[in-house]
Amino acid sequence: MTPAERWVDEVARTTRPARVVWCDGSLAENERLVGEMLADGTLQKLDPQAAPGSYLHRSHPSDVARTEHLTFICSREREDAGPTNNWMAPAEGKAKVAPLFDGAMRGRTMYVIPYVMGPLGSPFSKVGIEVTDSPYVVANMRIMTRMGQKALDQLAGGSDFVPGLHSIGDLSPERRYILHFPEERLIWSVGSGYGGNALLGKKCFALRIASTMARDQGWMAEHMLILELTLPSGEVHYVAAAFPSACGKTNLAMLVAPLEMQGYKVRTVGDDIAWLRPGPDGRLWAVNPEAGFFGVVPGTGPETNPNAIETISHDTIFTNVAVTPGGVPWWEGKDKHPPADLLDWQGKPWDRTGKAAHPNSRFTVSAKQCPSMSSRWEDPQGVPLSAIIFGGRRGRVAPLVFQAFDWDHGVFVAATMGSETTAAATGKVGVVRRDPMAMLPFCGYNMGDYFGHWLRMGTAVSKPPAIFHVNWFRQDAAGHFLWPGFGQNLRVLLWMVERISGKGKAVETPIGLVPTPDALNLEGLDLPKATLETLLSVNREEWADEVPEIRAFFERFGARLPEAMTRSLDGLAQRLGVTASV
Ligand code: SAT
Ligand code: MN
Repeated sequence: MTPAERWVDEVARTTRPARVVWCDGSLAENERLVGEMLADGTLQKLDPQAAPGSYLHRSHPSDVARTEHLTFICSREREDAGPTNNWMAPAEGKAKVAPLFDGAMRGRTMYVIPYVMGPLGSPFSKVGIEVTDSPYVVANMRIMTRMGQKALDQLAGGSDFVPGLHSIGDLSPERRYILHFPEERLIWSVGSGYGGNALLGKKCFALRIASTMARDQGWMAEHMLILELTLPSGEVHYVAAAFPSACGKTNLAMLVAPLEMQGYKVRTVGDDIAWLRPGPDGRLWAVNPEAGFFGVVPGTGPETNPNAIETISHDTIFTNVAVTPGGVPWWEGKDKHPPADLLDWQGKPWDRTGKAAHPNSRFTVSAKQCPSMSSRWEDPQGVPLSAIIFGGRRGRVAPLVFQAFDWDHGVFVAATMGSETTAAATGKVGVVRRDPMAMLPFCGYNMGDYFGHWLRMGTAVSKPPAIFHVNWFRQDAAGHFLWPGFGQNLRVLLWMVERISGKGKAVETPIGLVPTPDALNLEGLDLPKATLETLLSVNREEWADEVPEIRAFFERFGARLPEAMTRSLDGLAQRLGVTASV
């Protein structure tokens, strides 16, 4: 028996499924599973004209987003999980959750999903094995990862894989736990069939477990899109960008260059996760470990993201969108004309008062269907980064864009970024929280140590990428967005590229380097001068108010906070003219 077979055997002895199926990832297997899911109502076939090869899945109404309060890091020491993670001791976690797996798959099929995160044969890539009783998870993992026989080939009978045990259990939030054992590199998830809770290759492995592997092995696992930007001269830049869930990573990764700027070309490498490694040339290289997109559907339309619209025009799994009785999918932002007789995301006649599609409804689709994929998106060596962008959703305070003074300052900017919460996780929407590197829900260890790892990585590369912060979401007093966003975001990327080449103009402010009003290429864009000034303004009082908040946030890390971070905060306070220490 191989180590994988031994583990699967052990799991089957406790979960007691009616049968065990090792998934090969073939088309025939997928067709068989889809057939079974159509028969039992897990999937519904969509209109073959409007959405060929596509299906609708409705999840349980209490199972529509990640549940951060039920997500735990089970490191031996509480300190190693840190103040931003829920913690349980490994033995306690297992004692609490093992009974929920006991006989959980009785009468069900247990699927074994071997999968690779990262391009096949790449030095970046890693194998995982997810065991699940959800055929919906199998169908999603087939799209999101390199799944099946090819993963077993890469594993070659060895023990170098991350095991992930998943059962939908009874779908009750009372009996739902998502546990990570970073020292064992093991994942246990029970009670949810949804996205980041259940597709264990994604947030559980590629971020939480991978971030601890990366800390130990000298690389980085980050919540970032990766895009390729080609200039009219033919010069190519790769940029990674970290935004919290549901803040527009997919839209930026698939950005269409506005017509008036033809000659510039944006291509997609990834939309959610990036694994980064120092290259022999002293640069930081990135791969997208995923093979598909699990993107937010609402707000995806011909104007906001035409590439995504084309990508999801066929062979897509939709989860929790609205649908006509004839099977035409619809969601807020698809167009301005919701069809009559629409059924909402729960399958009830839509009364036109609430949302028709769930705000966190999702599409699952292969990256191969995306017209904007870069020819290098599966390059086993990855792509070299020129810049890293951090961004949040802030109605006020943060300007459209600024550049960090240097790497260490960039780490400080990223570690202190704030963002308003979204529907991607359960809980209140629109509350500002600190979300360092957009990794708050995804860092598998103490974030104080994580900041230290970031600082160290800056010295592991002789040519680190430049670091920027953006905020597309700044509003005027009446609550209107100031920046037109979407395709226009290219103009901000172009300023960054000019900065990197030493040409772009900037003014030094206490928070970083902000473009001069004439430094952004605004040709053909009707943006009033006063709006631009507001977008680029840095209000000292508002920023001074951030200082004690950041200090309180930092204090939570105690001795685990690197000194360089305190120095950066003192530097900011000093530049703002506020008292450094309270
Ligand atoms: O549910 S997922 O974690 O896969 C999506 C997200 O929150 O980014
Ligand atoms: Mn995400």
